[in-house]
Amino acid sequence: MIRSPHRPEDAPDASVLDTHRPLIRSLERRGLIRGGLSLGALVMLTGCDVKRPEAVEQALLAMSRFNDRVQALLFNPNQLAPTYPDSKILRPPKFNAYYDVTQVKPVDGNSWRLEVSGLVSNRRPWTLTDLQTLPQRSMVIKHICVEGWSYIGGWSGVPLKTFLEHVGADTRAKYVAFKTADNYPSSIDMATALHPQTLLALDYGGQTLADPFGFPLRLRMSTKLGYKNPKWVTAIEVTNTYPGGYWESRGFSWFAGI
Ligand SMILES: Nc1nc2c(c(=O)[nH]1)N[C@H]1C(S)=C(S)[C@@H](COP(=O)(O)O)O[C@H]1N2
Ligand SMILES: [Mo]
Repeated sequence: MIRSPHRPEDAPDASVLDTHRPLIRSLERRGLIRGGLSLGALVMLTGCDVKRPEAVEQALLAMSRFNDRVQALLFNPNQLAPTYPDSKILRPPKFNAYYDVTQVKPVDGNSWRLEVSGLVSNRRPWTLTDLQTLPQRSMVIKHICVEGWSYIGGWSGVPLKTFLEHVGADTRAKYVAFKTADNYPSSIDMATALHPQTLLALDYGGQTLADPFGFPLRLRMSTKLGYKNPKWVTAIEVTNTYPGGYWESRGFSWFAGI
């Protein structure tokens, strides 16, 4: 048996690694650090005193965001993700959220408004009818959740690009950020926002979105993992300040796409 050179009482407190496990995993998955990171390597990587978990967290987050920015720059805005025939659409779709489907609080489509803020020339809130009168587009694409499942779904709605044009968004801004009725903030880079397969979806499989799937409005993109697609959207902001997101602030990749 190979014995550790350290007696247990000499070993640095491994719980430091545990504290940062989600971020470390995310960096590992993205090939930024190798699996089986040791405490020594963590100190080297972050240059931090590991007794200050906030400092380590900050350094790891900085690494993660730097890589997100690089990935966003490499994103090809003209490349389309694969699409599928209508016959492949799963009905009903698979549900996921950070809580159980029985906990979903339906949104009232009549009183619902879509707030618009930030670097736009028109901040007028939008009603559901307003959105329905804009040009629509449909796509049948694969939804992939990091939990390890996927399905083919068919969404229609207003291309986010069309919407951004209508509100006079400054498309030189870096980010488009979303708020939702269930407090699940999310954000994407502008290139992804302008991608032709990025929709403000109103329908699934030719019918109005059902409550569990984001009625009246959810973001649906072909180029991002499931968690980047907020349901029950209530507000859109165009901004240059990094907005983060629900899972992103818990160590998951912000770019999370192709
Ligand atoms: N508002 C909101 N949007 C959300 C979530 C959530 O918890 N709240 N979960 C995300 C995750 S992890 C996934 S996989 C998809 C699931 O979308 P679906 O239920 O339409 O399949 O929604 C995403 N959008
Ligand atoms: Mo997900």
